[in-house]
Amino acid sequence: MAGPNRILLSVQGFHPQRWYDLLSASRAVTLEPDGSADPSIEYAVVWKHKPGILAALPNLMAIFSIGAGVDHILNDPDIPDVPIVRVVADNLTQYMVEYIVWRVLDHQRQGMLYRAQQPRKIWHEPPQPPANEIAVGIMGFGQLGRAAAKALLAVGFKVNGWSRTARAMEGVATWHGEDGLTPFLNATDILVVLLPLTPATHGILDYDLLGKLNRKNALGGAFLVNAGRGQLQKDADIVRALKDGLIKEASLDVFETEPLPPTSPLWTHPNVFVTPHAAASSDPEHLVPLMLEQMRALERGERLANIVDRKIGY
Ligand code: NDP
Ligand code: OXD
Repeated sequence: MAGPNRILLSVQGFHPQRWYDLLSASRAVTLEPDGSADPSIEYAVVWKHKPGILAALPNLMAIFSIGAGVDHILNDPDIPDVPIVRVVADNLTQYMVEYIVWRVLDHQRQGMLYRAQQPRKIWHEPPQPPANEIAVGIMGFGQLGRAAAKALLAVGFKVNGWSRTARAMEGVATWHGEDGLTPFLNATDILVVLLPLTPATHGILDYDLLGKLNRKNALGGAFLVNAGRGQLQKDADIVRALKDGLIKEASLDVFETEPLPPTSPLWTHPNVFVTPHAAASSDPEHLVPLMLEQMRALERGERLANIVDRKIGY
């Protein structure tokens, strides 16, 4: 469709055809790099765009992230001073809640042990601590962390939360800030990470942090589930923490380098479950209508929702 309010669609790592089709049913869309300095472009819809291309757009009004995380935008040093909108959507939240509940239950119900036993035809039932004896600690108690907490509470787990500022939820023990981190970790058996990647969280999941988890629990060890961002963690520290028994198993959806290099020991580690940054999928059928509605709201003079705070980086 031709017309005003042209959208620049700039994505890397997947085919943008469905996004293009759905956006262009309502607006004129330019696929980068064709229109990267086009004065008719007023919106950008991006996933890992090439740094610098947005600064070249003289009439840009807003940038829409294709995902909930925006580190892929903020690592461009030349981002123009326009609102950045991130994804907050039931559909994406549902994917993430499913992933977290799946991985936490698999660790609690000892799926790795049974998968190791089966090819060896071993008929052995280990002690099975119930969910109410296990504390899941959610690091990053935001949209996704709180939704995961509700689902885990419904299954029967004890739930802890850690955030930057104070947050409360019925049935959840919460801590915040640097002072709250050690007591939160000490009270946690299964650590679930749903933090954004910012200068303050980069590399936070290191050997020392993993050593603070509670290992003296009914499962006989601590566990890590990271579905936030790969650069929150140090892959080598996770391998060392597994070797030294600081953690028993890990489920990792994200990695320092993606795709995970074939040489990474995480691929073949018997106590690591790898998914290829697939905890959630950004589904254009659900997300494009939300983006178009936000564009219309901006044009009506209304405030945009889910705007990123650039100073804190999420
Ligand atoms: P939110 O912004 O809603 O929540 C972020 C949470 O992290 C908040 O509780 C925030 O604290 C907390 N936080 C941020 N910085 C710090 C800090 N320095 N110390 C302590 N807590 C901190 O984000 P979402 O829940 O929507 O998404 C979280 C992340 O999940 C995304 O940024 C993305 O990286 C990742 N993600 C991964 C996906 C995947 O497929 N693997 C899919 C979707 C998202 P406060 O509450 O005080 O603001
Ligand atoms: C996201 C992601 O940030 O899929 O939405 O990683």
